[in-house]
Amino acid sequence: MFSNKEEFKEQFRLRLIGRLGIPLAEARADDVYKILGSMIREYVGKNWARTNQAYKERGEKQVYYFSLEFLMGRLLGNNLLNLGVLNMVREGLSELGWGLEAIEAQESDAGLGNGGLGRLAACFMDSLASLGYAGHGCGIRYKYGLFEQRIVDGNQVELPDYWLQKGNVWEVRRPEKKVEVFFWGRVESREENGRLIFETKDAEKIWAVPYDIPLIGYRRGNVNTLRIWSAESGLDLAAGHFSGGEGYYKYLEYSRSIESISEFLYPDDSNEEGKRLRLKQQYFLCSAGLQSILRTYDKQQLSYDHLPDKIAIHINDTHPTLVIPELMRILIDVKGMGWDEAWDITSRTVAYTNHTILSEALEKWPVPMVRELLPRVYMIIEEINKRFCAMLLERYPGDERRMSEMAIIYGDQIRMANLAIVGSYSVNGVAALHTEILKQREMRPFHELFPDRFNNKTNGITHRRWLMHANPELAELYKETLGEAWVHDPRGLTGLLQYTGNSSFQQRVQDIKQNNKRRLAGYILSRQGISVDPLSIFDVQVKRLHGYKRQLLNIMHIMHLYNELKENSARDMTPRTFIFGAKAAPGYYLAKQIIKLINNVADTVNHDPQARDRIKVVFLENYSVSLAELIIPAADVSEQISTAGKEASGTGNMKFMMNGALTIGTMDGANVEMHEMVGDRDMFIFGLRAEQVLEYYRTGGYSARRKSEEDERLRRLLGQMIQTGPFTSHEWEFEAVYRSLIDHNDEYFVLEDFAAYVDTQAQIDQIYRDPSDWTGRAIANMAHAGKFASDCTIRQYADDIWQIRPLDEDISS
Ligand code: 26R
Repeated sequence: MFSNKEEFKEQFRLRLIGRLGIPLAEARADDVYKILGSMIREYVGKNWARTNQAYKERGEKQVYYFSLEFLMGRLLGNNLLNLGVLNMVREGLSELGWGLEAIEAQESDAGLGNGGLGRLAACFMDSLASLGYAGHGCGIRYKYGLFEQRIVDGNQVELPDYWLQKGNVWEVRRPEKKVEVFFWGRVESREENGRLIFETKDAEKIWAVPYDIPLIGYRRGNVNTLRIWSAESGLDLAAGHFSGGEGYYKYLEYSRSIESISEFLYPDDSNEEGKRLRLKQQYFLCSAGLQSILRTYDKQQLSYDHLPDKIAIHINDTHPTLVIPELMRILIDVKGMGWDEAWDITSRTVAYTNHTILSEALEKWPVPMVRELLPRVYMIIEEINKRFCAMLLERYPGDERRMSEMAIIYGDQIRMANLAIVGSYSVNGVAALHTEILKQREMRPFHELFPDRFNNKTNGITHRRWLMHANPELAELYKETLGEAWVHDPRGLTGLLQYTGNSSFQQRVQDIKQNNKRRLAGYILSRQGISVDPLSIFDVQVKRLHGYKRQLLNIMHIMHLYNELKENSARDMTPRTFIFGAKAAPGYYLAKQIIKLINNVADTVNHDPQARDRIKVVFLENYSVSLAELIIPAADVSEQISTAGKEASGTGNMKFMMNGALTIGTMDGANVEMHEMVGDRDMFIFGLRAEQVLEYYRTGGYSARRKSEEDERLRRLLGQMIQTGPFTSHEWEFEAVYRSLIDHNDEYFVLEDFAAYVDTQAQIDQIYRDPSDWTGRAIANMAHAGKFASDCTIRQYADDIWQIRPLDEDISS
């Protein structure tokens, strides 16, 4: 590796010539990115090997985090940061005539995730490596990540995200480590020495080929692995499987059908599509991941009794729950174990995190589908269910209701959450409130049966990406003020509490925020042609588009403000720029209508001379990790306004807090814990509480129609959705939105919470006018954000769930 700027420049120049055969003067940004990226990738190779060696020598317990999603974003900047060479490289490149930011922008986002769950996995990977834990990711190498969003005439249009088009400098293909995965076929059994032996015949065999991506720890030399699997055809043309003139085309068709397993990430926050393919993906990951873990384990020649001491398998929601029956299958059918022994090992190895209580996201698979696609695995699930139900019968004789609630197979469906709870030793929710709701409601009978299995692990975010990399000026200010201890223990940010009222510190914070706002304003102007005032309040809601997240409440408030301005053009109002970013699941019609509504409102407001100096509305296209890194440091107000009880945790809320935005939010998810830290003054809490929401659902005592009739403002807004007027181009344009509110009784209590939301927004309008007051509150938020660093979360997972300890020395020295 290079140890100073001059060495870096020299090595960079040599590689450029050596690899591309071009002198510096002819290089394009894209070339510079590739050379720099591959250079860094190769440099970490040595420490990568050393890390694996060290884990092996010490017989370290390994954690494998199984997830269908890893929303990694770009890696170059964070890798440079973690290696401790960011500034050196920036200066070196600048002397060669290149700006690092422009080079970073060449990298495609690794968008292998939908939202919160996938980004959490990515933050966890960074914390595991940075704290020196032996923790690795196990995922799928989708050829296409989450769709690319375009807005055409105000509507969302989805395009494929071919993120690999220009190659991926970080990954290493490992064909020698491929494994076989089987689908279909039929199970035959025979007796051998008094034991039943099961064998699957006529199955379809496919190859799972791993690609490894290094996960570089922050300034400590160790490198973990994200292993993502690609599906490849197990038959080859030469072997004569496809003969005759048509053979070649049949072969192509066949391989394409195999490769489809790792082709797309399902943009699946709500809709059901390509169900079977999704099931195939899940099993593909579980089987390939397990085989590769056990192959490594076998090399240590340890007895399988020790598996739970050497390995923990964590499943990120229920999507990889098939690791449970798959591990059983391998232990029984391949390793020759008896059921009880295999079950004991399996259920002491697997731990499960739940990320949502929305019933539409609770996975259930039709029995016939699983039985056909995975016949042996299905038999095992059936047996798990049989034994579990027998246990229930003994424990709760005659309690049929409980049985029907808890059974894993019910009717002709397999309930994956039930299987995950029964087959694991730890079940956790992702924020205190969420875990309570799981224990008291959704998973109540399971909590009664296995009280010790349940625990809370409030989510966290990596301060390296979300503060140090996304907001370097602010991080620099913290270092000047507090020293560097907070970098290694972000809870040290509480040291900022001393400075909430310090006017020169406030001034620095304000200047940094202004710079970030100007940068974002520049992007908005260049990308979307809208000019926004960096002195206005930047009020931001960025997250997946979903009914419960209530982007609708936000836009209705904006429509209301516009109505007021039209009635009284002298209305006193602090200028505000409302910024949205959100992708809707392609099949989620209502969510797409809300995008269209936001864009219609934006179009009207931004062009109205009576309004546009006070309100601007921007819908930023194609929200992504890299865009988040630009937006979040520029936010003044963070919108976290989900219906209470619905957002399991939220993690965007924490990112905004860490970057000094004030939150307007409901008592939901981790907002509750943020509020516990900062108190009433420094957070704007409004709306129904979770118990009230649940009470309404229970009693049916809520009438949206009545609510709308009581409030003049709401009546008007509802009318404006379906009549021609400022926000519509034709009658009934937003019929679906209107009906969701009135005919379907406003499932998410938008109308109920409207008045409180408007009042709270008015408070924000007032308080922002006093910059010192506002900034003092912002600093208090930054100071308390350390609690939400994923390093803290990961330490808790390590201590309470995985029972692992960090490597204590620097591997590279
Ligand atoms: C199975 C399919 C329908 C599906 C449903 C839901 C696939 C993916 C999801 C995404 C869910 C599980 C998700 O992203 N949940 C989010 O997890 C975050 C990390 O814990 C939380 O912060 C966030 O509140 C929660 O919505």
